Amino acid sequence: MSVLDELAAAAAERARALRERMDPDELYQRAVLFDKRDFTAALRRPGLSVVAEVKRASPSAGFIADVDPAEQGVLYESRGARALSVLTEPERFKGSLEDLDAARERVEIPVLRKDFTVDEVQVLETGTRADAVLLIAALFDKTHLPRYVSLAMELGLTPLVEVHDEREADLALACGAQVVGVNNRDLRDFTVDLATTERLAPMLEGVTLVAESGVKTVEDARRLRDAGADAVLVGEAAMRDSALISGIAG
Ligand code: IGP
Repeated sequence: MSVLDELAAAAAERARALRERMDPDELYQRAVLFDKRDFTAALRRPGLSVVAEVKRASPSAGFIADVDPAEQGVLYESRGARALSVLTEPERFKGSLEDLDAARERVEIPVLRKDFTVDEVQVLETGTRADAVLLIAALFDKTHLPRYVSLAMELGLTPLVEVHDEREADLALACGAQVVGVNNRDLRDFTVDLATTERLAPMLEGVTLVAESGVKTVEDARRLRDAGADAVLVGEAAMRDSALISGIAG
C-alpha cells in the first residue's frame, strides 16, 4: 500500500469515528453559521501571494520542527503571508485540529485545512473551523469530486482542488473549482519537479492558481510566478526559515 493509500485509509477511519460522535446535520448547520474569511480574495491581491504552511513533519522530510502553531502563524503573517495552511493529519504530519484552531485564532488571514479529505463529513467538520479545504483530486473519482466541491461552496468554504497531471486538472475544471493547486510533488513517490506547474498552468488560466511544494528559494517562487501562479504554497522551507516568505511576498 502506498503512503497516499495508507493516509486515505486512516482518514476514512477517523471520518467513520466522527460520524459516530457527531450528527452530520448539526455539523452542517454549524458550518453554515461559522464566519469565514475570504481565501480566494486574499490570494488574488496584486503580486505573488504566499500561503505559508505549519507542518511539523512529513512522510518525505521526516521531522521538520516542533513549533507552536499559533506562534508560527503569527510569524508567517508578520512576514507577509496572505493565508495559512495548517496540517491536521496526526500520524505522518503530526498535526491536529487543535493546531488549526490555535493558529486561526491568533491571525487575521484565512486558513486552509490541510488533510486527506475522503468523506463528506470531513468537509462539514472543516466548515466549522477553517476558511478553505484541501481536496486532493487523486483521492476521488469523477463522480465524487463535484459533490465535495459543491458541498464546500454551499458552506462558504473555499475548495482548493489539488492536481498533479492533465487528467486531474481537467477534472478540477469540470467541477467548477475556482482555486486549483498544482502539486509539484508526486504524492506516490515524493519526487518534486517545479516543471509540473509550468506544464499545467496553461490549462488553468481562468482559475486562481496555487503552485504547491518544493519552493526552497526566492528564485523558485519567481519561476512559478512567471509560469502563471497567483500564489505559492510553502511548507518545509518556511518552517526552517520564515524570512523566505518576506523575500517572496508581493
Ligand atoms: C508544502 P513543501 O515542499 O513546501 O514543504 O510543500 C505543501 O505543498 C505540501 O505540504 C503538500 C501536502 C499536500 C501535504 C501539498 N499537498 C497534500 C499533505 C497533503
